[in-house]
Amino acid sequence: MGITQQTGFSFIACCCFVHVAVADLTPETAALLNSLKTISGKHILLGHQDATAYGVDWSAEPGKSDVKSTSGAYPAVYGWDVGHLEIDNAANLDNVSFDLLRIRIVEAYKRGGINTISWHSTNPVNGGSAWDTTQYSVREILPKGKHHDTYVNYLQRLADFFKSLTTNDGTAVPIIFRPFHEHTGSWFWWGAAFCTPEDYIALWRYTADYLRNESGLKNLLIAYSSSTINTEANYLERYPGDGYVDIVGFDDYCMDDEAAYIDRMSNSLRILTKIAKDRDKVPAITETGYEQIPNPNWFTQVLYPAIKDYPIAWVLLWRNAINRPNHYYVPYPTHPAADDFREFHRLPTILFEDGLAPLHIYQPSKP
Ligand code: BMA
Repeated sequence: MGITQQTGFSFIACCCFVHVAVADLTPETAALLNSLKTISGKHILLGHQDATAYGVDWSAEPGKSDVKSTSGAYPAVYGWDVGHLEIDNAANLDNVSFDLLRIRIVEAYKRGGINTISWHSTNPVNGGSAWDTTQYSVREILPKGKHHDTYVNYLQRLADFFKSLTTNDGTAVPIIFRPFHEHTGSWFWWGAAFCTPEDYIALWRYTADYLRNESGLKNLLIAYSSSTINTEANYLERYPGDGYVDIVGFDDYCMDDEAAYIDRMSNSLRILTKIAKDRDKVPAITETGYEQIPNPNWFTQVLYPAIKDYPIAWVLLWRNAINRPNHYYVPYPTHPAADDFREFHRLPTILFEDGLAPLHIYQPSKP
């Protein structure tokens, strides 16, 4: 299976034909996908990784978020990571307990926000980290591979966690799952140098089929996201097929050379938005940012001009680490870039949660 939503019709318009794709998703999840398609081209949603779990100098404080402390509003999109869920049910690789993660995910949903989850998975072959590239692991965890059972166990743990993401009334929270990201680079065990395109695609399909069919999860959309895009052919070389992907994206960070970042963004976005249009997928910048934001006008003068002409649904800034003082991507209130971030929030194209919530994106016929 894996056929998802090949239609641009609204849920209401197509439910009379009982489109197989929409029937496989909960109404809220189908509505989210439809809403993202409607939003792209009109607005760009602002996302932040681990937004309400911790930030610069604080952790697990109810209601707190660096995005909100600085701008007055929560982000529209929340990025989370379930790395270590596969080996330890207590806390993720950045020390966020899975109980807190669950609470923050449900809270975000109830406020009208969107949750996307990446997976810096342990290497199933040797128990090393996501960055352990010492083995040619992907082939070993596919069906018939020596370590397949370990991988199935990983997926079962993920499925159990995803199933636990429900509101009090039992509604499954829609999740955008983004596994095996930045796979066109070679720094994770699933990276380009460590598996063939065929094996990567087989792993992707096995994973999606397991979660959606075997485990019966109907609240998952799936995001495919590479690192910087060079060419359309390179981006699509490991693409698992339209039935296995809902969102297409890429990750790219600004380093010292802002002009080079703008050039890379424009090339990546041109290719990405063409692919999304051709295949009726939602395009998004799944990770970006400028560590420590050394340019106090970066948001309105570098990021905004780089993205504003492209119909992407969201742009997600990476995390404000608590135990790594130099590792943050959103300005805290006294940071030199705070004013500029507030100005970025006021741009009509950019939506934080205060702009998103009124769109009621989880209601079938909205926005
Ligand atoms: C990386 C860094 C790491 C972190 C990982 C997963 O980009 O932020 O510190 O452990 O993402 O969140």
